[in-house]
Amino acid sequence: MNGSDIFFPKAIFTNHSLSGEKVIKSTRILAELEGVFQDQKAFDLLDKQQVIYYVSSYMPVPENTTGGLFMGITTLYPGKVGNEYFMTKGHFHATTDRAEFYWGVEGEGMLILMDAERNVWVERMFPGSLHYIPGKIAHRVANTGHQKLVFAASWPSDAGHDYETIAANGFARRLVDINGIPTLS
Ligand code: S6P
Ligand code: ZN
Repeated sequence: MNGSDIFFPKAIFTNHSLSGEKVIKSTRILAELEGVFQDQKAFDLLDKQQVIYYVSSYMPVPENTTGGLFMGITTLYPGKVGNEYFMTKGHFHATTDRAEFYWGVEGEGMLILMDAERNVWVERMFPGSLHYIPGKIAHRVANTGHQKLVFAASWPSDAGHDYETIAANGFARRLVDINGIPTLS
């Protein structure tokens, strides 16, 4: 090995965010989550421009490449719409059998999972929690704490996202605050 074989990494993971040439950043404001929460009256009273979560994703290969991997870091703010915690949109993968890892980095939350028969269950998220999401399972995350929830994810580059099924039918159960306790209703 000589000096010309030593490279700087193509992406950097600092301050709970990714940076690099092939990193894509996106932000979701409350207006983009219209219809996601049950309590429409409470939704209407909130500032629609507020950021609910932002994601930075390192995509070293083009989308839909078979055999590649992506990685993303999501920061989800604390808050509620009525008694329902702020959460991500949630999705199935477009290539339905593709799996994914999520892991907790900072804060507290719940990973909400739903299979094709609409059975719903949740896993607690905390710094160091590791979650294997099998293929064919819809996934979304709720922030049940009082601080930012940061989690990372890694998924196959040909997984794609099916947001439409969740936008149309939602999850079969909702994670709500009942007397300060996150409860699946
Ligand atoms: C991608 C992965 C995450 C989410 C992110 C936002 O497969 O699951 O990076 O994109 O947490 O959630 P959503 O449901 O709005 O994509
Ligand atoms: Zn996913």
